[in-house]
Amino acid sequence: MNIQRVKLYHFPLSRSARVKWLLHELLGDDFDVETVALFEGQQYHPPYLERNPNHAVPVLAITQADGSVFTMIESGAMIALLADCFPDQKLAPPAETFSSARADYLQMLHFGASWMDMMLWQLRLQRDLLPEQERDQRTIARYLDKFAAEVEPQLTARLERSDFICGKQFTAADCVIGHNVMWARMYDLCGGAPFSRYLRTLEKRPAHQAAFADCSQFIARRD
Ligand SMILES: N[C@@H](CCC(=O)N[C@@H](CS)C(=O)NCC(=O)O)C(=O)O
Repeated sequence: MNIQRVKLYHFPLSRSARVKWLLHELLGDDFDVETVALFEGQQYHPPYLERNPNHAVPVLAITQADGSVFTMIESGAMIALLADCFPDQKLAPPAETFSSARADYLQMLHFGASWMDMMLWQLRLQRDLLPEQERDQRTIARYLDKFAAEVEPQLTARLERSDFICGKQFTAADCVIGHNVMWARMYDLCGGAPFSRYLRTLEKRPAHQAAFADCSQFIARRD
């Protein structure tokens, strides 16, 4: 294993919580976490901008066997990479050759980290973070409708068939989709029984409990 140590730059319940959850699944508590004070602007301080010019969490600093540090700045990429780096944990279908299980897993991971995320981010920005006079009610309505009409039925169909998003087994894609479902519930989306059942199943996992133990520190709105 070429990974010596990992350090996650994190803010409770934000996109870094997806990565923290997977790290707890893979490593227990054997990794470092630094909370970034997003609402005090720590992400704009020069040392942080050197790590991530996009001034965002998560950042994952991976110390390699030779002591060098590689820094990642995209949660979806972190999750795909970490799951592949620990194949014994079986949180990702193997990559060696084509399999429909691998294709479906990658598709759901990226559906969560890009397509769903794009809509949830618009809701977060327009509803909670922008100054009042810049908030656009039409954008909020558009993405609430689009998410409910297009995303929810796709997820519901999967969760009616099986416990996890890609079938009978928990995979790293559940760290993304599960986190997004929690996020969507802030906007009264994903309210149906299959989602409640899914979240109850996920919440039983010790790694999920560890990842979200700090969620009372989340700041819901910038008023
Ligand atoms: N595509 C990135 C987005 C990261 C992102 O936007 N993070 C938010 C928290 S969820 C953030 O740190 N925002 C602070 C800022 O933009 O100043 C990822 O998924 O890693």
